Amino acid sequence: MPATIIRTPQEEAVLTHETLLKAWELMCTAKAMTDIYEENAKFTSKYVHATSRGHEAIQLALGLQLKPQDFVAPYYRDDSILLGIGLRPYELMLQLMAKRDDPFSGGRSYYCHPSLRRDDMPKIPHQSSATGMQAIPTTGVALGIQYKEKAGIAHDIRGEAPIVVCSIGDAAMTEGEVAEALHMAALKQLPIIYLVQDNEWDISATAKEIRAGDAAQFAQGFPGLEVIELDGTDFAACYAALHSVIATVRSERRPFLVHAKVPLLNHHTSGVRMEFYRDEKDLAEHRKRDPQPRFFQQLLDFGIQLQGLKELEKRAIATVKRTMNWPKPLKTHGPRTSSRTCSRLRL
Ligand SMILES: Cc1ncc(C[n+]2csc(CCOP(=O)(O)OP(=O)(O)O)c2C)c(N)n1
Ligand SMILES: [Mg+2]
Repeated sequence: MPATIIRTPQEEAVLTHETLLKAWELMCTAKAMTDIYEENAKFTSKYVHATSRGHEAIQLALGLQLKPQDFVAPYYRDDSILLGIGLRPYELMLQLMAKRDDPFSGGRSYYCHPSLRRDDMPKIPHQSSATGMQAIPTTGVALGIQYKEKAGIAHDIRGEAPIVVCSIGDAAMTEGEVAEALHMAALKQLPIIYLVQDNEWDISATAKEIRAGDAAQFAQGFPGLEVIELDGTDFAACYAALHSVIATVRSERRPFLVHAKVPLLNHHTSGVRMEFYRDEKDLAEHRKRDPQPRFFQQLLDFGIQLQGLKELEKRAIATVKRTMNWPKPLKTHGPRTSSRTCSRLRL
């Protein structure tokens, strides 16, 4: 039976076969990383891992579309953004396990506190562990970009202006300084996207317990900040919507808030276990919205062969397993507080 094509005209225009397959492989990679960290929980929970499971579709839709001139502040749950912009599972594992070759901070920062300055990737400013603290610095980066553009020293690449993305959770959105950032972005019309990933959890507190309304309602109080609401589990829809938002910010130089509803399909972090605070009813409701089986079905409906998808999934799992079991780099070489430094300092 021929496959049904259910892509909307907008999705059809922007989603290539190559992008779909890449997104699928990376979505399987993110899941394989979470699964292997869980299988090795005794070891990995010595560090802190916060899974992107449940958030992968919206995160990949963003990560795959950012360019080297852009700036992004991912938060601790953003493994799939990092995979999307081109970081390898091996590099993320080096960071998780605080190794010397961790590309972000040489093993000195808490997990998924990325900071990066590679020529061929979007730039990531260094960040604090206090949630929501990325809002003011990223808004400041957007203000700096605007300042340079007004001064005639823009740093566009191939005629394309940079954008800034502040990725943030629904609970962090309730912090006071986030309001300051939104005010300034709206007032000055800055080239920034606030990407709110709303899983309705704030560690172990629910949305009902901690907030009066959601981020989209909150953003209505900032005239000039355009709000887009998305089902963050639908990769094709997220990719097409972000494609249009990113193009608008690049050309019109004005701010957006994208509110993406997502489930959370695992613990808050490897140390804060869901059994402590989530009941079966809540977990079952979240599992119904898993982006991975949904994307799998979408790909089949787009006419992509099942066999090829299974092969990519197998390859993703094998790469993650091989990386995790690669003993030398992962099990040795801590940060550069090397024994030489220690002996010199007589520690
Ligand atoms: C200023 C500050 N307050 C509290 C915390 C503790 N904390 C860490 S993660 C977190 C939950 C944030 O929830 P949300 O922003 O919705 O992100 P999610 O983990 O749900 O993706 C909290 C309260 C913190 N790190 N910083
Ligand atoms: Mg949350």
